[in-house]
Amino acid sequence: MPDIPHALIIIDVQNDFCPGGALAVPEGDAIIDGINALMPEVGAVVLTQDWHPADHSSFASQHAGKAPYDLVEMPYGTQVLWPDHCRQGSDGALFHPRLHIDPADMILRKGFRRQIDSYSAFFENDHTTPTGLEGYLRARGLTRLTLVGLATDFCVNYSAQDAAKLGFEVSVRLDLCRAIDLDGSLDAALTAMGSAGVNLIGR
Ligand code: VGL
Ligand code: ZN
Repeated sequence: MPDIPHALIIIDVQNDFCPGGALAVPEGDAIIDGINALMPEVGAVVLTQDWHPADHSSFASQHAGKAPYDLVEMPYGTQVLWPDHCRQGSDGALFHPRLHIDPADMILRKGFRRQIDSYSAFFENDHTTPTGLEGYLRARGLTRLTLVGLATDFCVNYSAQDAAKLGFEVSVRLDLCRAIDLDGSLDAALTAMGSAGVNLIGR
């Protein structure tokens, strides 16, 4: 890897978000070869891993009378309820077998607290509890970030907006992301990322 202040942040390329998984993103596995090819061009590779306890509060199964994709109000705001996914230690939580994981300098797990979800790689869904990634990147002098992965409209979107607000120079390679797209969530995410100053590449 070249010694440049540029990190590739690869969001949640895990079995459960790929075809056949519990929360499959359409074509979620179509981005993997392109992501692998980008790794040697950056100064650092970071992987994030959605990593939930079996009774996580973002799971519809934990809310009587609720179904996946219903909305509930949590103390930190509105939360989409999901099918059970990325349970700690499950095969679904593993990185997709075609993703190169050896080049990763850092693997960041998120969503491990039962009572709060964490879409962003930087803050949990209360927008204040840090994951520690900001400190890691700053300590290494990594100021330029390229984000790729799953899903464009949830974890990539929240991560990119937070990174831009924190003052990083952020690009999202849309060709190396795929979306869930619930009720216009992709369009809303693209607008919000653009307003936050994220450079959207391959739109
Ligand atoms: C994600 C929904 C629930 C994501 C994670 O990686 O975008 N989406 N957990
Ligand atoms: Zn999740």
